[in-house]
Amino acid sequence: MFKSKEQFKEAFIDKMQTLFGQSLDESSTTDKYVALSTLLREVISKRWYQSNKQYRATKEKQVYYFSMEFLLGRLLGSNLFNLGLTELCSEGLSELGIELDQLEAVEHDAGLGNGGLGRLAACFLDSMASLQLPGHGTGIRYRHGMFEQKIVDGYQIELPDNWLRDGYVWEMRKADRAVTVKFGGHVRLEEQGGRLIAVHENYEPVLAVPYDVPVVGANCNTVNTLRLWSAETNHFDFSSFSKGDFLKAVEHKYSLEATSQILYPDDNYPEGKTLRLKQQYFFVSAGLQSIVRRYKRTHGAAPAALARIHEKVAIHINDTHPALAVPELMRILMDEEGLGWDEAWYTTRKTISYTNHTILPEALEKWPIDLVQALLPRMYMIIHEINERFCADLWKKYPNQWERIRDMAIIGDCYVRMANLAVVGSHSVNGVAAVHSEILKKEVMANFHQFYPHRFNNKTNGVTHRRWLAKANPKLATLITETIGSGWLAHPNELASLHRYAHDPAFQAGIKAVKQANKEKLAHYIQNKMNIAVDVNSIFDVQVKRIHAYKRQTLNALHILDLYNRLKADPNLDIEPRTFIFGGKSATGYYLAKRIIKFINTLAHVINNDRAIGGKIKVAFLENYSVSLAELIMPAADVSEQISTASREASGTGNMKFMMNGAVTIGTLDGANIEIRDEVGDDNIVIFGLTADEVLSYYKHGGYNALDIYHGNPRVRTVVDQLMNGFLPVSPDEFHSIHHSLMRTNDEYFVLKDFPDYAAAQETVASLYRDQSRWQAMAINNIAFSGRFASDRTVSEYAIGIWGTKPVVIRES
Ligand code: 26V
Repeated sequence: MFKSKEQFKEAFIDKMQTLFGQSLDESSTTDKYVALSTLLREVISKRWYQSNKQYRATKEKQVYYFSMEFLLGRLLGSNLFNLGLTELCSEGLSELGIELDQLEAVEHDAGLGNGGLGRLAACFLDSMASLQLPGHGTGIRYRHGMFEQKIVDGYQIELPDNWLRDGYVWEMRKADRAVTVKFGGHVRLEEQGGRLIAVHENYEPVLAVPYDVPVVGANCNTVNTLRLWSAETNHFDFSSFSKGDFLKAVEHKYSLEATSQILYPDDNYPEGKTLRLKQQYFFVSAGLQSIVRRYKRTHGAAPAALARIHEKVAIHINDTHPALAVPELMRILMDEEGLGWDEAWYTTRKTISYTNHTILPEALEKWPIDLVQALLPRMYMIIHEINERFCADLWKKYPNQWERIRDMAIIGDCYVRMANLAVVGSHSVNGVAAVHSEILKKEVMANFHQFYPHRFNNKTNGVTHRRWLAKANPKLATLITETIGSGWLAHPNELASLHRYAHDPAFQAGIKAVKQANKEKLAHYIQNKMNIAVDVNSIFDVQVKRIHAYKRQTLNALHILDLYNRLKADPNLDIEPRTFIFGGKSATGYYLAKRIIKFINTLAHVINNDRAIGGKIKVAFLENYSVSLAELIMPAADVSEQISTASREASGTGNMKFMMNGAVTIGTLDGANIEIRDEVGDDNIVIFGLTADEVLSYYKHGGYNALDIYHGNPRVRTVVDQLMNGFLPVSPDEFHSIHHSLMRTNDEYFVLKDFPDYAAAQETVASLYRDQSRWQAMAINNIAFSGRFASDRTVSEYAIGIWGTKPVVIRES
């Protein structure tokens, strides 16, 4: 570690010479970024080595978080922060005439995720390391992460994300730890010495090569590992090659390596694509093989040792995407390590735990039997056997209850149902916010809850306050520390003492000044990027998240249109000026979501260019919403839009990031919004709309008619008509699908039903904002009561309640 600025500067200059053979003046910004990151990596590597060594020596239980997605964003800034080096390095660099911010901006976001689920995994890694828990990530090293979004003429265009183009300084390839994953072929059961042995023949081997990324804990010596698997092959089709069929030889190589080429960009809508199933088995199998290998080295390789693997290993599956961990661990324990079914089943279940992240019916994963059988024959055999035994147990408890057993079976209607497999094959099932966990127990998984009442629990999500407050909003962090000391950094609950300053005029002025500076920074970005001038004294009203019907960007947009109509009717209407900011990607094949993007951009075009309204409202859709862009947006928001149809958003985590940065939520009683309200109290949040019970009751019993609202409410009627009547400068059927979803398919997400209440809630927001002292008090209380939503709290609940792991303090050497 660097003892002083001087020592750091010397090391930095030296690194520039040894890496690139050049002096500072000759180097580009990218060279400087690489030199600084490489320098840090060396500091980190020492701790990494010590962490691994001491984990082996103490033999403490290890957690492995299996996730198809880790949305890491950039690492330079967060690594510096967690090492406690931000100040020293930024000052040292500035003495050399270098801006740390500019170096950070060189790093390409690691966008290995779609949204909430992937970012949650990244926050958990940060918290596990910072709590000194031996907890690691297992995932896929996608060659192309989440696509880059461009907006052209109001439409989303997708460009490939070539994040590895300039190399990735934070990863370390471990070729010697590669394992083989087998696809296709046939499995024969053969008797050998009184035991049935599975023999897998004619399979296609894919080599899985791990790339390890260090996960640096804050203010401790812990460095954990995120192990990302890449599909490679050393199998080259020489027979084709030697016959002169070069193309065929290369095609074969690429088809094997295709497995880790792309991240599927469709969240909440799984398509039954063979390649995706291949990805799932690929990383699950590789990850488990490597865990078992390591376990055997530390705890012994005899079957009796493996029968107790659950005592030293916890495997958590992030949604059902890694649910093949259940049959794959069974396979390894039985076929490779010689355990019998019952022993293997007992320890498998005790090892694995599962989090559900969505109740949208269309998002529940299921795979056609034919596909599983052909691609993963041994997996299918084991799943089939698990299902047989499970159904027999059900029959014992519920004789003749065919309906119930049909609902709970793992295999049914020609599909393997991954959620059922995950519930049956694990010892813990949790939802991600209180209301979501209750809906799982009472509705979606009611039969499972009756059968396994103790298996279900709740773990409300959280976000790392280090990245989302301390690092993203350094001005706010400084103000907080000046006011209540720095204890909140290690113990975010201490933020609560800010509550005492909620009505302190000097502190309010400080909070306001910080927000203003952050808004100016964002306004500058919007001006430069999009050539839209926004008023920094207007309310920054922000909705950033994936575009999805249930998240109801449409509700927000229709309200903006309504506000515009009112302003047009009365240009002197005394409204509080607002800037409506949107951001988010649509799944590539999601037609409706793409029209919603175009709708927002059309509104922006019309409203921003209409001089008659005197610039009172502006609309900006920021392209390519990503972790880095979120770090610019969250600190600048006044209002946080969390307006999903109640019961549909499992938790939300953006809501927590906004709150930590002092934005006031306008939201429905959905997901973690409910717990945010419980923390801040009704005076510090603006709630509207149907409750989850009301929505679920409509879904079950009917009784909602969107046309009634349309006919009964002139404001609603006007904005709905304006989608199609030529009011907007687009072809008449451009927004037909939005119109259709509201009027022809009875408004599945209750946009029109909630519209009047939402419009009223927006008026409340405006009048609260007018009373600046009241508003600043609300902002302060939101920051003060955000401690509960730090992922440190969430992760320690998982560690105690599910994983049974405890901290290991890593000594320096
Ligand atoms: C499904 C699929 C299907 C195939 C293509 C790729 C893909 C990726 C993700 C998913 C499941 C998405 C589930 C999800 O992201 N849920 C979100 O999880 C957040 C963290 O718990 C939570 O805050 C959000 O409310 C929830 O929507």
